[in-house]
Amino acid sequence: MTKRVAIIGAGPSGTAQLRAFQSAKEKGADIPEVVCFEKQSNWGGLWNYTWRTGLDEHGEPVHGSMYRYLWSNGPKEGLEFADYTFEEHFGKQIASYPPRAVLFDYIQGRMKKAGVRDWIRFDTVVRHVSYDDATEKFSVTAHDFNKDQEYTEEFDNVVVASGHFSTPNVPEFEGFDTFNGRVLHAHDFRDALEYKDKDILIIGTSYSAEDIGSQCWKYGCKSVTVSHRTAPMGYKWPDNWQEVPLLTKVEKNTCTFKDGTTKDVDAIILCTGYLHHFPFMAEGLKLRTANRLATADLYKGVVWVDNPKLFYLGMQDQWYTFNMFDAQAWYTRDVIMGRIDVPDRAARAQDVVDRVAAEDALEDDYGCIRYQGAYTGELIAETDYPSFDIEGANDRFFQWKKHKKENIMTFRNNGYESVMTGSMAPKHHTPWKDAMDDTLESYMKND
Ligand code: FAD
Ligand code: NA7
Repeated sequence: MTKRVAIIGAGPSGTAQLRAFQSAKEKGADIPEVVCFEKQSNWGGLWNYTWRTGLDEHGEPVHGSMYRYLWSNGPKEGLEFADYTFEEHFGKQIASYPPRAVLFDYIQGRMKKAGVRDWIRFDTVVRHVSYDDATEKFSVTAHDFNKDQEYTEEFDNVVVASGHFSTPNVPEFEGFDTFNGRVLHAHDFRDALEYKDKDILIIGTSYSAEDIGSQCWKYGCKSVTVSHRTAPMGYKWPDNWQEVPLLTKVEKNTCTFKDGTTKDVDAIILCTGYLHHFPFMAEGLKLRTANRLATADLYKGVVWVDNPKLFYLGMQDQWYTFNMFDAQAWYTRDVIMGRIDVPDRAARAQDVVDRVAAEDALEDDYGCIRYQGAYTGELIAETDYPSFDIEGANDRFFQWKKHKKENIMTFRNNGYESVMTGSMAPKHHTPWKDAMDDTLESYMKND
């Protein structure tokens, strides 16, 4: 096959795409030439922890949004690769909410086994992607930091797997410029110990707010105040934790909220989400979407409606992650290799309309989980990715939600059965709130 395929990013989505092609090759298929561009010096995407914030060593925006002591915010039984189980990687079943380093090791293990590291050009950022209607090829302009060289190459297909939890959405509130402390976005949060003995204000009520607040509580902050725009999270929080309406203004250290109440704080952490940001894509190829389950302009959630040679992976808001990225990567591979036919533009556009309407009709989080599970299953059914019990995986997410509702500070002490192997996860040796050491070595002490 003489086709050339460019993959942008070697995080969980980009590496899923590499593995998809490698698995076809392993089965004897003639695969295209695959080139993966990764701006960092290692793979793993967000799971490749960096202490850096702001600009990186090359003057590029730091990609990483993960922080120290991060443990999986959902059960690993919902994200397990169907072609590479936790038991295969670790040689035993492990507890259900692994810290970042453990999940990084797991992602990396599958890629090492696939032997595709040399398909990746590390320290190479993609600066521009355009499409030429006459030649029907994409031009990809990249910058190799090590050689300090910019170059352009042509490709038949482009797969954008650059993630969408890196460019912060940063609203401003009145009086921020008078605040006598640090105002930061979750993207720049790194170590909860920075807030030990401090009063912190968090804006936002989603995963980052819940988890960064919990981290700060665990590592000894004095109090957590969470300000909401729409509704409070409503969990049973510890005593030094309160939920308040939206911040209206800040004067020095005093924050005033919509109900007129005030609180003096030492730091303000904006957990206000992220922007889908693709400055390197030419107009006409650039995805513009809200963070939702049915993304705009992507047929089957992956194929660019206006040009089915272009694909975006992992652009949905995420309940399912790694195995959904796999489903998308296998599907994308099969479209590129001509194993799956894509319908005409009108049908592609209608598919997006239908998916958006179906998402809009969902009533609650349980519906969202079922929806994304069904979507993952739909793509898998069209490929040779190993099928797995989606209902079972949905059920693990339902149990997780139930455990969070019971006690937000103990949900990570629970274990679930793998839908891939049927084995039960052991309980972690130490309750999450007392487990200060998040290293792989510490986590693996479980029998
Ligand atoms: P990313 O992981 O963001 O990887 C994208 C890659 O593209 C990066 O390596 C980046 O360097 C590269 N890249 C970007 N732009 C360019 C460019 N122009 N040129 C070259 N390379 C480029 N998911 C879970 O399942 N469980 C969790 O517990 C969990 N916790 C999370 C916690 C935080 C704080 C955040 C932000 C996300 C979390 N997620 C979690 C969701 C996360 O989105 C996925 O797990 C996963 O990392 C997404 O993979 P990705 O490959 O799509 O994107
Ligand atoms: P999310 O899930 O996109 O949530 C963003 C939150 O920020 C949400 O609660 C929003 O409130 C809130 N928000 C956004 N803009 C504002 C303004 N202007 N004022 C007040 N509140 C605002 O982002 P997360 O970072 O929590 O999670 C992203 C990923 O990281 C996730 O997949 C995890 O795995 C980790 P709203 O409800 O819209 O009123």
